[in-house]
Amino acid sequence: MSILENNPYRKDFPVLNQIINGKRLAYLDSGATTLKPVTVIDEMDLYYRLETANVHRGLYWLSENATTKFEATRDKVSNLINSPDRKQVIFTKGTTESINLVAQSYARTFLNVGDEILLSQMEHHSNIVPWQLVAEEKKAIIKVIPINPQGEILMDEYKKLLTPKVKIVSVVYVSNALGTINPVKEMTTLAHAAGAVIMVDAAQAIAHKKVDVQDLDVDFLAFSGHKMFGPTGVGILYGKEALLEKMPPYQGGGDMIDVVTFEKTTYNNLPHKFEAGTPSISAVIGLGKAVDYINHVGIENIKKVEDELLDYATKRLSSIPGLKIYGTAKNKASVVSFGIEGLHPQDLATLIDKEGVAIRTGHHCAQPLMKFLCVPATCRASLSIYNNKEDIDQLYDALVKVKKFFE
Ligand code: 7TS
Repeated sequence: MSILENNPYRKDFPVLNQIINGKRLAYLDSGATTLKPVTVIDEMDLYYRLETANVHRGLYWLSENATTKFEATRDKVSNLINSPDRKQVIFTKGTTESINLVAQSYARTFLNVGDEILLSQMEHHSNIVPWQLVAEEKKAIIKVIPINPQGEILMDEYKKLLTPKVKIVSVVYVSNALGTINPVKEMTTLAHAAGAVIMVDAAQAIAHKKVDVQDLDVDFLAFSGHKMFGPTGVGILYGKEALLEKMPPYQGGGDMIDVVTFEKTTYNNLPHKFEAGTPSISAVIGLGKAVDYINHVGIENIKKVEDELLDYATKRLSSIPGLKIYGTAKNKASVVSFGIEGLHPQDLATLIDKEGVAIRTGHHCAQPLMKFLCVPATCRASLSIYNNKEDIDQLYDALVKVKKFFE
């Protein structure tokens, strides 16, 4: 029997054990944030209830315990992404902060007038605006890698854009608005051959497929805890050691220093050089349990379930007359963006909420992509390990009902 008929993972997520507005909940917005398993919630509760202490300072049991758990998460994340060394795993607030860190520390230091940064047409705003901020200051130029109507990067155009002027390429691994899985390994090889460094936004990839930084050979990689069954307030920046070593600190404060005098301050070693101030300790500790959860289910298993669900959802929704799916790449993750002829996405989402269906509607923080698609917004169902066919059927029934209502 398929796992989707009797999904054993649903019971791990307390949010699903409730009735909202008298309806069973079909949570189809994991692209915005995933639900959290009880092991993550319990671990964070334990930290606040019985194990509260700051990290990296106290010599008493509570502080040592918090530090041990905090640093254990670094090891777990390091193993998850196959980082060559744990010190290359830096805790940030999330994907957004990780990208800003690279833009403000690496790009601000090493970019010169006229240098180019390549971004793709399908980037999230958090992989556009940080580069614009630094490009404006350094008089660098941002160029856009075009995509085809299916939502795939045009590799020939990418190759043409990769001139010696390009110093940084920054691309999304899995598009949040289309589901496209970009060929980042191939893009990395090409970027390196052209003498550029490459940053990958793995926010939507990390909980859905194997991400191996050594195999991909990327220079920087960013992702958020809350999109991988963990809490909000923590994210990761992975970087190659040689690059991280030559980058100046992003923020100053406690923990990131070695010796401070008013005349001159020296900085702590990696990764602490980039971790100023008290971090989000409970979130980091919770993230450790989220990584355990991914390992417990198995990333290949997650991918298998999601692929099956994506296939089912695509077939089911395509059968609705007037429904158009945006993003039909050959290599696609579990996101279905769509619109229905004659219906405003906002009205659609509001009405199907009454049927217990939670989806995201809007520009998905990808306005340049919406412009390319010639739509102001789309509806988006995004799937995870705890979804089942019933969720898709509930979405289908709700859409058909709303459509009839407007006919
Ligand atoms: N990059 C991608 C591809 C994303 O999908 C998101 C968030 C971010 C970066 C930013 O992550 P943050 O954790 O720093 O905010 N995407 C979405 C979304 O699709 N719906 O809500 C948030």
